[in-house]
Amino acid sequence: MRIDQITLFIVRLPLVRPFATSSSAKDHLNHILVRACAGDLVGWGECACPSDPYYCEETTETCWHIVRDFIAPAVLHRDWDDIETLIGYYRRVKRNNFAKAGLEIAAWDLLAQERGQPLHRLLGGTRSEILSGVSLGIEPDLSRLFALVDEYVAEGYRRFKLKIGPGRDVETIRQVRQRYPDLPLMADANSAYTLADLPTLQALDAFDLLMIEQPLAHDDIVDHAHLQRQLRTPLCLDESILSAADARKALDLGSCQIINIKVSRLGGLLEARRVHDLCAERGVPVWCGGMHEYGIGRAANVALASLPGFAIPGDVSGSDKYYLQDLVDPPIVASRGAIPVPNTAGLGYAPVEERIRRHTTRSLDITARGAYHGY
Ligand code: OSB
Ligand code: MG
Repeated sequence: MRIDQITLFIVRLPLVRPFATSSSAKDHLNHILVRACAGDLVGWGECACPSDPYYCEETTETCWHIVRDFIAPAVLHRDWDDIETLIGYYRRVKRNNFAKAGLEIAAWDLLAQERGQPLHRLLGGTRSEILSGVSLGIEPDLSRLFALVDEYVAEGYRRFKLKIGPGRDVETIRQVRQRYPDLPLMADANSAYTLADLPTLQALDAFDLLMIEQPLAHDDIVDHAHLQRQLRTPLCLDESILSAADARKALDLGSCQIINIKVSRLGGLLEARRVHDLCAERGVPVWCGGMHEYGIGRAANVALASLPGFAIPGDVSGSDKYYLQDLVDPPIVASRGAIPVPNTAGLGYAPVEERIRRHTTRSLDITARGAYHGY
């Protein structure tokens, strides 16, 4: 296979309701869609990167720069028949995982189409439906939060993740736990605390949380190991795990007991599967995280979450939780807390180019292999 043209689209979609974490607040998103053409085949990927560097250091603009100037020129017009070979062409690019994931997902889509197989089969998925939970932002008041929990309980979602941050933690969780004694509940701090907040984090032990996600710094695994020894609640790492090597080190250190596997944060499906395999070997629970993906990135998440190790409901919900109209057909919907894994070749959900173009604020065709900048 040879990719002969790559087109990038910055696609702006409004969220159906604003979403706030301890690090950022949004009412619309700007994800980059990557369309890779190889002969008659067209593969799609998504850089599901926030536009600000508050979750990780990447932004929409850094993804644009890295894909345009380094990743696309490195892969155009070069032969590959497996993902290892393809990503080998841009191996020199350090980190920039959201940028890499955009191209890599498009390559998996091409490969799956060429073989006439659904993506989940290429990956080794075994589930016919994935277990679906929701991630709820920090709301202006508790009644808003309760209304959302009620709505998603009624829809049948199987696990509830609440964003927390300093001043919006113990009391919020206490009230939610009091109102919903049996809810499968967890908290995500998006790296808002330090070890000095130990008393606050220990207070969360009282609420029977499934786990606490990324309480400490985005780049830490040492302090998390100290913290885990002083908490009963399992810690789950998100921001700190950028590769399977990171996962191995964190598990060796005892920095967490559970890992949130995100395609974007890990630079693509191949590395995400490596983390899955490592955790399966060690009996470590994992679940599939998300970055508010549009239908293309969400389709990749659905395929990944069909792997056998994804036994805990993750953050991959129906796209109607975020978007009025998704960019793919059929739309990705959950019913009774499960999303069926599609069996058509490729991503299994077809990108609707007319809709994509309607929401595009910038696009670029790249056809030249070219030299890397700076050489
Ligand atoms: O920490 O998991 C996170 C969204 C943006 C940035 C960080 C995170 C999230 C989510 C959303 O929790 C999960 C989803 O895609 O629904
Ligand atoms: Mg998180």
